[in-house]
Amino acid sequence: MKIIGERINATRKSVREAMEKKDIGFIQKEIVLQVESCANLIDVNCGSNPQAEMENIEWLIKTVQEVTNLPLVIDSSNPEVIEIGLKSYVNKSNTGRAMVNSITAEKEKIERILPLVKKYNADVIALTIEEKGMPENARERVDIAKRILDIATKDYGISADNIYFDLLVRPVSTEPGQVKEFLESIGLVKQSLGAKTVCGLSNVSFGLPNRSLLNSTFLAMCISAGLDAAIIDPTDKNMMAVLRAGEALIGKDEYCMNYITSHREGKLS
Ligand code: THG
Repeated sequence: MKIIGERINATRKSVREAMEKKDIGFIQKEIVLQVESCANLIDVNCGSNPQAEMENIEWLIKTVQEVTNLPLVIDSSNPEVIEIGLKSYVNKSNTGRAMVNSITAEKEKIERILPLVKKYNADVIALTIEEKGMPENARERVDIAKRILDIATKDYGISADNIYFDLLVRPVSTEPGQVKEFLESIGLVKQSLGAKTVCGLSNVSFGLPNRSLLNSTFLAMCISAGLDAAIIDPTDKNMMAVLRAGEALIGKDEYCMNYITSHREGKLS
């Protein structure tokens, strides 16, 4: 499973302040922490204030790319910000494709963002939301994913391999039946569409105590269901320990080498 480090997000007060002050040291320290914690990609989110987002994204990407070659996940609901982000992203020789986070099934998002995904040869996260709202069950999630997949591949020439579906897990505190529907939809999307899946794990524990326990238990369930990528805080030791144990148990860690190495490095306890 690919780990997308979520710490550079302006919803976090310390990050928001660092962006306002253009505090390069703070941002780069957050990056190094995530790289050392084995993140595979880095999510960058400049918040929800359109003006601030536009001003900050280019600076942020430059600041991040000074200290890591990991691919970046450009996290914004604003197509203009995504475009500036893709332009600013430097695809170095050993850097992977950028990832756009995100589109939905909504016409406007698709028409504005998918041409950019194609032009810049990026990957894209597609949220299974449509005009009429959020899906209620596994089947609806898969139906929306199929619609997006068809449009992306047929109308925009984007390879299915470049698309990750975010099947939208909802807080278990308010919607207890939704985790089961979510997990089921992972299997269905993989089997019936052959597509990849991603998820922001911490949504599941919203409003409950000891979120790290719920998030890491949920991570184990997602590994079992075949989730391909997770947006998490990689510095959360519980999460990374469960990731290593889970992948070893499901046969995604040859000779349990990652598990053993993590143990030797003291990362499992
Ligand atoms: N799917 C996709 N993208 C996403 C999400 C998703 N991007 C944003 C988010 N969800 C994932 N990223 C974060 C980043 C930081 C935090 C949570 C999710 C975080 N939250 C603190 C908390 O919940 O306690 C609050 C912030 C603070 O004040 O520190 O740190 O689902 N595709």
